[in-house]
Amino acid sequence: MIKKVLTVAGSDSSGGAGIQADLKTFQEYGTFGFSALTSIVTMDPDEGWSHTVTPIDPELVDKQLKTIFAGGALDSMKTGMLGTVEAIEITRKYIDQFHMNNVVIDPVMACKGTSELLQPENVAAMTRLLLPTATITTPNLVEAGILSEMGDLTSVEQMKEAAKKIRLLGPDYVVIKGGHRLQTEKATDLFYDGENFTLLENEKISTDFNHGAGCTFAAAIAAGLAKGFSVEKAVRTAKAFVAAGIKNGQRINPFLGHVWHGAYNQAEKRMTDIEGV
Ligand code: PXL
Repeated sequence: MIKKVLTVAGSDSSGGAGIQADLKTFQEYGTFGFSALTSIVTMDPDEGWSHTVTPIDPELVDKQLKTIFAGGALDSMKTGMLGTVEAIEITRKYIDQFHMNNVVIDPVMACKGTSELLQPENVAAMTRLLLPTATITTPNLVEAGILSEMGDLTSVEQMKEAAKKIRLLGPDYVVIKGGHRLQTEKATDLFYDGENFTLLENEKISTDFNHGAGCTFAAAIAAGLAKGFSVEKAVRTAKAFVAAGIKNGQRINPFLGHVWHGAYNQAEKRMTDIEGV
């Protein structure tokens, strides 16, 4: 049977991050994607590409999840942007009710391009209600600094310390994405299983077309877990999947370039053999 994967996240109307990234990624992994929408993010090209986040009525989040879980538990799930505290409570209710395993919590706190933090009460509720259910959480450097209450993280040693503190919040595994903010030669992520630290290193790709990389990474981990990969294999495969997406990033509009979620599988070639196309 095809593996079922759920994302509980926001819509990125620009197409690269959020639920759009997640569903595209699930498809690339050959899994069957479901989505429960928690918020809609829009950007205004006439106002310097400023972002607006509009939360979805929590009752509607509940209705979506009820629909999605009508066939019983899914093989894995991820959460991204969560909209409201109520939506977080509702998500936790379904995780408990269906004894969900393979839960990936991407602790999204802000969109790239905006320094404004999403509602702090959502971060608190996510920490209290979702991190204890997590198989793995995937903070970037800034999010890891906030979750660990260590502030700015600038070295691998500090990332290790933060990973230990974050694991105490409940997840079995922690992977901290060093990203462009970490002043290392390679693109360095830190993977922690509660015992050992593993540095995952890739060549740094010099590009601005990487919008959606974080969401895609967490979605890829969720899809890998659904397919029965070990957590470390799911993370390593996700890193390769995202690296291909960044390498083949696409300029989408004057403000933004997105990872190409189909790059790992060269999806752009898929339909070219069809007669008449
Ligand atoms: O990349 C963080 C993110 C997550 N979720 C949604 C977003 C963004 C950034 O734009 O729009 C829906």
